[in-house]
Amino acid sequence: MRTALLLLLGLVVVACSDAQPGSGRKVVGFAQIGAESAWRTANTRSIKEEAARRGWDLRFSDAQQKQENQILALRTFIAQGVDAIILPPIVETGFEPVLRDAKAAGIPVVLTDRSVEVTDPSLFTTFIGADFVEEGRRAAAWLAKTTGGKAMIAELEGSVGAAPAIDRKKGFASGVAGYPDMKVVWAQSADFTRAKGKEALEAFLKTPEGRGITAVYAHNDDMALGALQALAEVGRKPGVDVIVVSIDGVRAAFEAVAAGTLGCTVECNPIIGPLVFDVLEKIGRGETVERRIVTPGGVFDASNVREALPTRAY
Ligand code: GYE
Repeated sequence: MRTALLLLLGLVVVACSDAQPGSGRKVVGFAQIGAESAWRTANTRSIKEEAARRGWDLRFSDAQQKQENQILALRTFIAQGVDAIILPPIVETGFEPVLRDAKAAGIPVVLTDRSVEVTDPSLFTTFIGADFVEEGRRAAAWLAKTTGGKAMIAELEGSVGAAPAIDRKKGFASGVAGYPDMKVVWAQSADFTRAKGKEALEAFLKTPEGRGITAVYAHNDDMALGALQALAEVGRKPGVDVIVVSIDGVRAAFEAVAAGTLGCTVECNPIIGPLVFDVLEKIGRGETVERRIVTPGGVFDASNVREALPTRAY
């Protein structure tokens, strides 16, 4: 019991403890996934900054990429009686029971960035995030155009069970389906991190099949940046021998595109704080909000990255 309590306290970092639920200042619990990527760090910053700007009391929890931690944080927020919850669900399944408890407690849940699979759609108010299937399709379209429809592809997948991993894979597969000479010859999860991206691809590149690849598709930039390192280490030239395409559009990826090593990054905008708080305030006023809010994004390659780089916010 005591350990459980300490664990709860340790998990939930109370950003501003002066506002208690019911005291006037609105309280929102943000059960973040972790800090696995540059995208995630920018997303955390955006939501924290916007909470401060609007005078909300934000309770922040970092689940360190573990669903059980995220569920524990949600239970804590429910017990505290927060006014609302922001949840980017790490995986699609397994959240139904805790979402039921939030609903029973009258706490609205706004899904950000990733969605969940639930049998009862009333368990969350809205889902704000990108169209991951479309992102995968765009990555495939760019690769098809750049390689003339001919590529032996290694795919670095995101975290197992995560919406962006499932949907970016699906979108890419449908995008290459019309090209008989584009083949995904290997795919492995590297959990959206740079270190695992490098490690997984490096091991594959040393196999006979790995020596034959001509392209890498990574579900996020961090894994792609790891892939660039792996390629360099085995003496293959990214941008020349092997074309690399990924998703997110973080600054380091833009720099790699400008340097000619990364071919393309499909943008997925993590700066959603203003949008999220517009929605939270609408909910607070009792207004109806759209069930699905899609965040737009562009495609960046050598043709347009240089002009976008100086003002890149993340
Ligand atoms: O692409 C990746 C992050 O869910 C869209 O999660 C997000 C993904 C993003 O770790 O970098």
